[in-house]
Amino acid sequence: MNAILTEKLERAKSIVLLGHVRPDGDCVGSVLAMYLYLKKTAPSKQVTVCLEKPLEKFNYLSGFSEIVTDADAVSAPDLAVALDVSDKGRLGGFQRLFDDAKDTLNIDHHITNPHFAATTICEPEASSTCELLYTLLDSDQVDEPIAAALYTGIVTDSGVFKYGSTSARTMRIAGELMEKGIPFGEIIDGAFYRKTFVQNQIMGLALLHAVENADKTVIYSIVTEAEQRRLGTVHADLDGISEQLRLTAGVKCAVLCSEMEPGSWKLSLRSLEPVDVAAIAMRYGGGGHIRAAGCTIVGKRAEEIMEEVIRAAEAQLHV
Ligand SMILES: [Mn+2]
Repeated sequence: MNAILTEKLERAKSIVLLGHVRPDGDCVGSVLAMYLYLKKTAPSKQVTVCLEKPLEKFNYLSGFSEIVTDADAVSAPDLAVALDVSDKGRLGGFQRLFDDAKDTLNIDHHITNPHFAATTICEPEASSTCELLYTLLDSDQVDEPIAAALYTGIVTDSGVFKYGSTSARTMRIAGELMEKGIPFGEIIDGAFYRKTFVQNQIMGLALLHAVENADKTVIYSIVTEAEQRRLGTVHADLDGISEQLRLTAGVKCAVLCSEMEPGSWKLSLRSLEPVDVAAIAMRYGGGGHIRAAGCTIVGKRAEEIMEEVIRAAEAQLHV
């Protein structure tokens, strides 16, 4: 195991593992992998996992039912380990446990990490915290349940080995995790692709109503608040729709325009080269990345907003 990690753990009797608000697959995966690893290799330690309640879709992970969601139920530990936490505010309601811990450690992969812990192990090149964490552990001690947790984080944060952060090392580690006997197909479906019935319905509705513009290079779809109410969806159920729109052949810019509450429109933008959707989102006070961005607009009609966005994307396409 990594020397810094070994030294920190040796000195601690009580350890609390923490993640970020609205925990994603990498957060839940890295926290539970660390938890299972410590339970196995250091059974005399008192280890607690504290997280905001994760999505039920991750309930196949070992240790899921042992996650403590009430910060007040836990007292300050000797060592607090924050995993996948890019800044202190992202600890949410668990910040007190971190502040009151005798020692702190942060294991993360966000380039913006300001090193807020006593010790930080941050590798921005890593696809995920789970990939980085695997390099810190003794691979012989990584068993199937730990491997499943690590694989979950790698798969979700790399978009199933698709995003630019995926490296040859990511693939090598994924291969080693597969050798531990994990049900990799089931993990990819469960953590990434599976949708609920209403999630499929709202995506179907959005795709059916999609409109192509600018010589079929710009596509958008408008989903009203009334439509979401009729299907009984929550806003998170719209995840993945803008990405599916972007996958339309010939499209360079895709926009999902969804009504959060009457008159308030959330834009989720995706693009391919050369369209910079962060620049478009910033016009409306939003932001994000060049190929994935978002913003919220109040006080305009959706069609009016879409006209402006199409013109902005067209201007970028024709320079
Ligand atoms: Mn991550």
